[in-house]
Formats: sequence, C-alpha cells, structure tokens
Amino acid sequence: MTETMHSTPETSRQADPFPVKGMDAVVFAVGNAKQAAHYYSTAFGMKLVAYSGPETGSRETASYVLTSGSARFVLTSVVKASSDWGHFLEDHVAAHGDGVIDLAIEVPDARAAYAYAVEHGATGIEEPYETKDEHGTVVRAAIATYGKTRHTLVERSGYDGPYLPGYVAANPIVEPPAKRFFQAIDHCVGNVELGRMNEWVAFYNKVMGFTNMKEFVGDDIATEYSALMSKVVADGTLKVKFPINEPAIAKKKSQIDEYLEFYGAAGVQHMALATNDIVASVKAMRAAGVQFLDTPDSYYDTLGEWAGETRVPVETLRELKILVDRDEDGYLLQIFTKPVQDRPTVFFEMIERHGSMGFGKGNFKALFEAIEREQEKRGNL
Ligand code: TYF
Ligand code: FE
Repeated sequence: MTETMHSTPETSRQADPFPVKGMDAVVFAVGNAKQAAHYYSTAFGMKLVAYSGPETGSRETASYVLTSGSARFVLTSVVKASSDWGHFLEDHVAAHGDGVIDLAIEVPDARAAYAYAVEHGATGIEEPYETKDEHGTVVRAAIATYGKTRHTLVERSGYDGPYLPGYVAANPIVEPPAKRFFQAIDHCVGNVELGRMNEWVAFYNKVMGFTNMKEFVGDDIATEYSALMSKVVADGTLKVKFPINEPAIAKKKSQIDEYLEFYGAAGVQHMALATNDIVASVKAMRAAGVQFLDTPDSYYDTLGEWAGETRVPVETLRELKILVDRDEDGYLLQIFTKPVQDRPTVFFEMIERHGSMGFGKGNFKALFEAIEREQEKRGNL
C-alpha cells in the first residue's frame, strides 16, 4: 500500500493551501436537545454556555451549546411538528436517529477556504455569508462531506459572543465538575460505504490539502480480525484529524456495516476527546452512568510485557478497562464508550496522549473483539 507521509508542520505552514485553526464545533441533530444537554452536562462534565430557541427568536429549532476546554458541542432539535412546513432536521432525526450533522472547522478566512474547497471539487451547501451582533461578525460557509454530513467553515476571529450571532449566553445546567473531563477534540471518525474509503481520503487530500497520517488499517489486518479498513487524514498542524473507516469483507459482519445499516447512511462514528487525566475522567463518567466497552483480564495479564511503564499502574488500568498503546514516539491511554443512543451508531473515545500521535493500532484486536461482543448481544453479528 502506498502512503503519502505526513509533511512536517514547518513545510506545510509555508505552503498550506487550506489553513485551519482547529475544530469549531461538533453539531448533533437530536430528538430532544434539552435532555441531551443534560446528559452531556452531567455525564461528560460539559458546561452549557449558549442557547438559541423560541425565546430568543428561533421559532423552529432549539440549540444548546456546551463546552469543555476548547471542545464545543451543539445539540439541536426541532421544536414543532412540521407537517405543514417541513424541516430537514426533523427528517434527519427520523431517518438516522441522533447523530452528527456538522463537523464545523474554524478557519482564518471562510471565503478563501470555501473558494479553495469548491474549486477543488467540494459540493457547496452554503455560500459564504456574514452574521453579526453586538459581539462582532462571523463569516460562515458550508461544504458537503460523506453521507449527509457537512463541514461548516467558520471565521470568528474578533467575535467575542458566547457562540454565534442569534445565541444568548446561558448558565450551566448543573455545577460543572471542579476538573473538566476533557479539554479538546482529538479526532472525529467517519464511517463510509464499502469501497469508498479511498475516495473520501482523496476528497480531503484535494479539497482541504489534508495529508495522510502513517497509521492505517489495511486489508491485511482487516481480514485477520478487524473487519474494517481505515486511513487518517489531517491538516498540516495535526489540529484536525479525520480517520475514515470502511467495512471489510471478513468472516463476520463488520461493525461498520452495522453502523451503516442502523444509521442509514455514511456518517460520523466517534469523536475522541483529549484528556490529561483519563483515570479521573473515566471514574467520574462511570459514576455518572456512562457505559464503556469491557476489556478482558487477559489483556492486562500481558500488558507489562509490551506496554512498558505508563503514568498509570496496570492495576488501575485493569480496574477501569483503559487500553494502552505504544509506538516510537511515546504512548497513549484510551477507552471507548458504548453507543450513546439506542441505535448502535455514535460513540466516544477518551484519549490521553504521551508523545504518541497514533490512534491505538495495538489495541485494534482487543477493541474490535469488544465491539463484536456488543454486536453479538444486539443480534447483529
Ligand atoms: O480512531 C481510531 O482510528 C481509533 C480506532 O471502529 C478505532 O479510535 C477505529 C475504528 C473503530 C473504533 C476505533
Ligand atoms: Fe479514535
């Protein structure tokens, strides 16, 4: 398999055709944003900071904006029956259940980013437009990506409102935890249809000038145990990282096929949330009722042989079912939640990096077996 190695930040900064500042927000369409906001507050330790809804002049939708460090989630629902007027959000939730509709990216120049993207083959959804209020001006544009997902390109330098014009500041739903559970979005993963991974990798290469990171799951690993193939694209500064998965034809039904069947389209599979204390975060999240994938004891029995020393004692990792991976640059600690809605679709990863910029390749076997045990319980294997 030929791979374009990632360019160094130095060279890509000089020539970056599509500069990005980072993830702006992950926008979810949900059936009940009021209750989802409560879940992300109590179970993920996030802080409600902004709101838009009927009370603020938004007659059709309610949106709750929650943050944890630089990570921002926006939860949106329609607020009235739409038989007479129709709203794409209502159709989206009816068809796909709760899911991610927008991986919004902050850019220094939304007009330039949109022009570059469309010139290089992106489908435009919204031409660049400006909105303003007393906090300043925001420029946005949107392009389509896999499934029904979009990337809104957000230019907000100088804007000091709580989120966007049209939103008002809101108070936290519950007292936020003394120590936040995560401080940034590490990566956002998409599941695409069989045979289309390379197409979407090429899309990010062309449209955003993203380059391939060296970690990938090829058909060699896929047929052995993973039932999926995966490649990762990232911007030159590695602030925005998008792994793309496709199902592989293996002995068992791929977890990616299960997602595609139950979501009903290609879409966002998981967000990895960067934490600097995975032990404290997982303890607090477990206590709040978040369910994580299980890892067999045998994983921890042999961990010492290959993982080497980590910040966290093996017994603590075993107790919390946290996974370890190590490569030439360092190590990472990670754990995966079970799906966070009734459909086996979106889930989260908590990740604590110590040098490694990988995605947990050494854990793919243990992880995919854990996912398959869940698939089996659901009758989907
Ligand atoms: O983002 C990643 O690539 C890792 C590994 O269904 C992974 O978190 C890949 C596919 C998957 C679950 C995790
Ligand atoms: Fe991940």
